[in-house]
Parts: sequence; structure tokens; C-alpha cells
Amino acid sequence: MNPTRSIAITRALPASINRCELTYHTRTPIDLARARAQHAEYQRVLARHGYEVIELPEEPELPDSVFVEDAAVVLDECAIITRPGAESRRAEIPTIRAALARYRELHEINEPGTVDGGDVLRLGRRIFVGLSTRTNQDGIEQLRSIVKPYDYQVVAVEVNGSLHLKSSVTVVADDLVVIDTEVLDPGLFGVRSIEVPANAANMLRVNNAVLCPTTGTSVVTKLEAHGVQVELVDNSELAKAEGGLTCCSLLFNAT
Ligand code: CIR
Repeated sequence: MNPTRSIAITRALPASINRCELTYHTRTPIDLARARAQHAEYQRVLARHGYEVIELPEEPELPDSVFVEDAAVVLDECAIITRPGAESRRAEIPTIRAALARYRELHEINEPGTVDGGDVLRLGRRIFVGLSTRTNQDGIEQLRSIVKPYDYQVVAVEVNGSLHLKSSVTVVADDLVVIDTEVLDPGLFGVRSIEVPANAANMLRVNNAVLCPTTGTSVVTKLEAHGVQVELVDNSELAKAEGGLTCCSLLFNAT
């Protein structure tokens, strides 16, 4: 029998990142060398946690292409290729589709639907989807029909005041989320929750640990008290592009 491999799809960071989409942040210059060093370290951390990192080639003309999470939703049973809400990001799709085709049966979100992967949070058999400036109702309905045969239930959550659902809530254990309660009601998710500040809500669960942005240092002891092993990762440059730790990879298992 083939052993299970952990795969991380990432993409090289283009110099055009300084022309990225911005919704809530004011544009501040991103130091490209520093951003690339942080991104390289992020990939090393993933490798240390057992992931085979597949870095897709740079897309010089696609400023936000490093944020691969938004282009797909990968489940154990299939992958859904999204249709990003920002028009400037739609050309990111073909290369993500090609990268995932060898690992999963693919489904697609079609016009007029839009979905950004950053709005999609899976908790067991429930998939929470943010209704945001990027993900629309039609996209949510398409996603619901796609995952129903696989026995997932889709729950729509209104997102106001942050870019994506996962800007404000992420899963750190099977029954535990970290959440910015200024933006979201923890009662929505039906699992235990840890309240965190806005700049610490986007954490990335990896094999046996959780990557936490250095802006979340103050909540590490709270997480550890829940039995979560935490590793701090500096994401300060891409945070200026409204990117968090989940945004820069697609993590999944394959055989
Ligand atoms: C955008 O606005 O699309 C990018 N500048 C940031 C995307 C971050 N992605 C994510 O949170 N999943």
C-alpha cells in the first residue's frame, strides 16, 4: 500500500506584489526581499512539518498569485476550482487547476458564481462559507451542490469588516477554532473557541502543530493550554497585502 504523503502547493512571490488587491488596508510598500525571505521560511517550516512543498513558478503579471489558497478548495474526496471574486485574480486559476488535476477529481465554480478559498472553512462534515465581498450567494449555492454528494453540509456566514471568513476564524484542532469575536459570533461554529485579536485569527493547522503569526504571540499560552503545539511564523510583509498564513498554501494528503 502507498504511504500517505502531505502535499503543500505554494507559488513563488512576484515583484508585482506591490500592485496587489487591497480592500481594507491602505497601501504600504512591501519590501520584496524581506517578503521573499519570509515566504521561503514559511515553505521551510511546512517542509519541517512533513510536507512535500510544490512551489509553482512565479506569475510575474499576477500580483496576488502567491495567495494560492483562494484559487481552490481541496477536500479529501475532490477539489473545487474557484472563481475568485476579484477579476484581477481569475488568471491564477489555470495553473492551479493543472497542479491539482493529478491529485483529485476536479469541480469548478462557474460564472456568475464567485468563491475565494479564503472564505471556506471546513470543520468535519460542515463547510462554512463566508458571504463576503469576494464570495457571492451563487458561488455558495454551487459549492453546496458540488459537496452534497460527498455528504458535506454548507453553512453560509455573513462576513462584514474583514476580507475573508478565514481572516477572522481558523481551525486549530478538530473541535477548536480561534476567532476574532469583534467580527464573528463564536456560537456559529458549534465547537470550542479561543478569542484572539484580529491580527492573530488567521492560523494554519499543519501536521501536529499550528502556525501562528508573530502578531499572535500573546495568545500562544492560551493555545498551549488547550494542548495545541504552536510555532510562530513571521508574515509581516505579506500581511500588508492582506494575506495571512493560510493564504499561501493548499495543504492536503495524497497517496
Ligand atoms: C487579495 O486581496 O486578494 C489579496 N491581496 C490577499 C488575499 C489573501 N488571501 C486569503 O486571505 N486567503
